[in-house]
Amino acid sequence: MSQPQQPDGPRAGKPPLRVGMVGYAFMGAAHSQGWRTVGRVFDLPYRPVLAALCGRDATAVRAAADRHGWASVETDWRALTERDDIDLVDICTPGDSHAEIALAALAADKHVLCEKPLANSVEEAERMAGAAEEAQSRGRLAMVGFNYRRVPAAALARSMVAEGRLGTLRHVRVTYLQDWLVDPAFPLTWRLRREHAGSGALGDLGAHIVDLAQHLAGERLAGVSALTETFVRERPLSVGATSGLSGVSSAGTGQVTVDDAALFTGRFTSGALATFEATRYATGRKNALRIELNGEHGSLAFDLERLNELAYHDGREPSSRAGFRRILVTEPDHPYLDAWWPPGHGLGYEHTFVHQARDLVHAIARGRRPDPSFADGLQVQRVLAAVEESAAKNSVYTPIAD
Ligand code: SOE
Repeated sequence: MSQPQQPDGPRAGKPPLRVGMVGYAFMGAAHSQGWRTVGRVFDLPYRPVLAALCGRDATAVRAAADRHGWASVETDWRALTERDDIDLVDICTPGDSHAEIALAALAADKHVLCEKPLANSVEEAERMAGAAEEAQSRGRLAMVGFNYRRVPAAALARSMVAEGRLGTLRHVRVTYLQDWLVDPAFPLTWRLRREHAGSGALGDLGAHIVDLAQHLAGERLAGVSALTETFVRERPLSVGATSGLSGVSSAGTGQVTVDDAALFTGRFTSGALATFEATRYATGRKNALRIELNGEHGSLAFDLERLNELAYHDGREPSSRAGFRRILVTEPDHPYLDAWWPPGHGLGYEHTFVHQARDLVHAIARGRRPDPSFADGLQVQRVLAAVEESAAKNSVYTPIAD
């Protein structure tokens, strides 16, 4: 199968960066868009090439490769990591295979991009971060995919906090609300089983908001107090998706072994207080990630469902003139926007994956640790573990290990 012929534009004459990707479902499609588009929009030091797509089902992976523009296919991820015509392995599989694939790819001298959460346990994440540290000394780099950092409005919020616009931070308030599990007849998928997903809403959505909150605040959480709940504990089996599962009943149902919702409070190292809510049961909410930061001089608020906007309140203005104002984050001097459309024309969810690919390619060219690194992914994993520990002990305040 050959890659579709398209004019090279800004990619002409650049050395290739040959990407091999494992997994081709939702995240695979999103990452494919990122790799396909990035070299045609941004002026990069390398020319990303969609070299190989890997998945276990030969027919399905070939169809996905045709659809998304990958030049070849593999059905065994080990074969992919061993190919000498692959420079970077992109991992878009469920969490239970992240560690094994990432460790093999780094050992085979590849750069790695790995979807969040980095792993299914702190122990796995520690091994991955250790291997990434060692690989960096050989010039091989590893990034974890917290894509929401790459929404231009979120990146702008980070700069404004770092510039001191909010002054000393007092509160960070974050929610990530979805509703795809509300129906008890929704089948048991891999996301609802601990051995595949590690945890439920906590790892899937909580990982995003922990990373985003710490990234925007520019500091880390010191400890958490948590509650988690599994509202529907038994669900119908979905054909194929649950083969080999324990806890399967003769009635054709199986146990949900992860949390449906996780609520926690946290204390930042500076003393700022944070609240977090991650749930798949917020009826009517589809992908509602909201974050608000309040500091002594002002506040910032971001809502993923209005992702081209950032709300800013400058508390130093006279109270008769003050109030939240909307910054339309589409100007060419806003983060990432210089390469896109004229002001006001807006970006969407998929652009975060283009920006993620851009930032990783630049990190590789500079030989610098990507942001967020596997070490950052490990730290988020420690927060998730502290949340689970606290919830198991009826919300006892649980410090986060260094
Ligand atoms: C599903 O809940 C999901 O696709 C997450 O896995 C993603 O990371 C998030 O961006 C959107 O929701």
